[in-house]
Amino acid sequence: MHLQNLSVALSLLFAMSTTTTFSQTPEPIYEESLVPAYTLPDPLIFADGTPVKSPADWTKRRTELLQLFETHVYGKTPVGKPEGMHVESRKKVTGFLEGKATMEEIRIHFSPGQEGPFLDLLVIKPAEIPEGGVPTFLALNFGGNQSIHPSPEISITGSWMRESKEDLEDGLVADNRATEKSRGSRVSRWPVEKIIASGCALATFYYGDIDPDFDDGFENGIHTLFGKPGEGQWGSIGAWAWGASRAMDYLATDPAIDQKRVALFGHSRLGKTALWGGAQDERFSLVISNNSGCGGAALSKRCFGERVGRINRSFPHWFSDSFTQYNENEAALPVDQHQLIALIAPRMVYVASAEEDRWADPKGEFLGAKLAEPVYELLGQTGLGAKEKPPLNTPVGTTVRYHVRTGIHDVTDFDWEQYIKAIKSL
Ligand code: GTR
Repeated sequence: MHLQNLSVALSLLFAMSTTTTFSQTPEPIYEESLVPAYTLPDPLIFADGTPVKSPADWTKRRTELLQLFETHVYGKTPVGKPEGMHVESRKKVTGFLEGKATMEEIRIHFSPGQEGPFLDLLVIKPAEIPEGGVPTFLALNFGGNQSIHPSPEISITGSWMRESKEDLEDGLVADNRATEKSRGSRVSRWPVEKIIASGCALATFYYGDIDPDFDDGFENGIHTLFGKPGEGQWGSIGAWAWGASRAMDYLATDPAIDQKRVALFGHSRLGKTALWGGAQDERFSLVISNNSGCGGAALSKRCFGERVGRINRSFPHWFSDSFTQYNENEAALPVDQHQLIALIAPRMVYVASAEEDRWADPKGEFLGAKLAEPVYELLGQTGLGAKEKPPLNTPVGTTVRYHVRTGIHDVTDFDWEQYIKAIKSL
């Protein structure tokens, strides 16, 4: 081919390949009638076709499913605590919340000394701790620990922070760092007084301590210690979930925490994180997925709202690279998200949706919870007790729980009231 023609052909090819990338992301489906026919893999059938007949079989199937989720969705997570991990108590305030609580700031260093990566855990406990300790929510937060409550006692995170247009305009973040103004900026999502009044504790950390949430090629956060993830290794969701387990390592040493009643909570991308973290770490007795959507509680194969291709293109760092094989190809996925929820069995799981959060597919989230039931039943637990998605604001279920509330993608007092009831029922 003539050189000039060749370069024209090449630039055409380039233009085509970039347009295909964008055109490959189809318009989201928001109509039930447009949901494609799909077949879901059965949590109670081994990959080789053998049925799972007993709790002992399930233990093996559980290992198999965990590996399938590692391989095809989230990537493999390094096991356990890194060497040299240690804890530094940085602050303790008694008489917090007008004397109703105590507050502690714990820095979990992931390597010897003070220089390496760390996670700052804020622990707020009721002032009176009964024998056996208190039920505790371990929750990942988006805005830094200081965003959950206006108290000037809470240290402002120094970790890298996303700059959304709104947060910049509101002065909550500047130069990718949280500002003084960000204190209490997310109070509507964190009814701290209500949690404490219910006799529960709240432990929370900023997810960006573990891995800053942008596609930087895994150069910072915990990756400075473990190195760039190789083929098939964890993405950011896997790293955030690992961080929750390290926070749990600390909570396990605190006698004020009732070890049989620790819930892992997350909203949205952090709801996906809670499910994956709770699936792997059996110390969490309750796992709460608030509006987690695609890659969380919602069935991928329904292709409703946000889809695999879209999430992988918007957030290339969240999942394992192998998940991109299923862009516009969900039918080929060997797993689906009801099986992730089943990995939490026989422990309690709470899946919550919001009516207007169609991007996260409330019906798909309900089905994710519903279709995990057979595993719960095999292990002697009761499920949702509902065949269909329940009416608005009507929580259902015992060991598997679900509600869809009115309103948008968010965390509200109504959501927390249900989570408090759930943890207290343990
Ligand atoms: C959206 C993303 C969702 C959800 C959400 C969030 O942009 O598409 O999957 O994770 O962010 O975490 O706020």
